[in-house]
Amino acid sequence: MMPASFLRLSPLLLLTVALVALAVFFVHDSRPASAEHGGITILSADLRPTQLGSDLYGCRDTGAASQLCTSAARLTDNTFNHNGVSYEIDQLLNNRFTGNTLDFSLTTAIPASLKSDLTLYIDAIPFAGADATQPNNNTLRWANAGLSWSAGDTVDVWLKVPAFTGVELFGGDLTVIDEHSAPTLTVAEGGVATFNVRLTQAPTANVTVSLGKATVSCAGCGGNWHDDVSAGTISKTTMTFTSSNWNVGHTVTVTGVADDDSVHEHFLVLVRVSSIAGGANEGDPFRSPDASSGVYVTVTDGSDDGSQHGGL
Ligand SMILES: [Ca+2]
Repeated sequence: MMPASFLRLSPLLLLTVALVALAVFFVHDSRPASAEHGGITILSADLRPTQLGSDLYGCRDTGAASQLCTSAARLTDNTFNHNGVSYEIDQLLNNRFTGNTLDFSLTTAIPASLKSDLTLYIDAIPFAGADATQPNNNTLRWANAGLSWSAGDTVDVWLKVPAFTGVELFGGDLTVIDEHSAPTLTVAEGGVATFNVRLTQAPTANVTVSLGKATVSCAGCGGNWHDDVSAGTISKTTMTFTSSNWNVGHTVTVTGVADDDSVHEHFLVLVRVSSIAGGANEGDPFRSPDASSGVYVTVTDGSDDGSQHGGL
């Protein structure tokens, strides 16, 4: 049996527990409203925060000696690659006495595409770049970060970006395309779906990419399918990549054409490097016109499938 003194205290205990729970809730709720998403991890590292001065906790990986963490307190890895470009993290700084801000700084400017793409995770708490302010070109800042670092803690740090969905053209070797290896895209008759195209390496001169439709056999597709290049249209037949936009996806819209039969159609969109501007260096990865890929498009028939979704 519980002692009487405990029973007399229990309402007070319950109230205390409730207040603590409420406080924990509000601490948690003060974090940025960042949506966790899938994607690929471009950095995974550990950090042991150190104290800077009297009121800052954080870590500087490089910089003046007076601002450095000890070597044991630096990020275990501070370089990452995004869209073919290498970046170096300068510091992660948690200012606990000015709104508990979190600063993420690189040694170079943070382009808008990186800001919008990346999500920083600190111990699995997501901080989306889209939610951050940018007090200077090199820094993203989140207010009310809700972190409680102490000097010497071990903190998990990840960076994630959305996976690229679409066609990536590699320089050099010819990529053999068939219905089993090409990325797939599904579009309803009368509907639209999109895919992206980009290069995997920077060219030394402008690269022209051509797109066209082709039939493809589909031995495993059964009898209720037609090869038909007229079953859909594509919004672009050519696109140009330069040394500055080679890593940015160019969007192609595929529109399914309605017909009066009741079967699905399919075709292949071939994507190939058709030319490179004169003067390209001998070693340019896209000097060969054979760099090619494709997207396998299925147009689902409106008579038995009203859905519309993209496989990419
Ligand atoms: Ca049809």
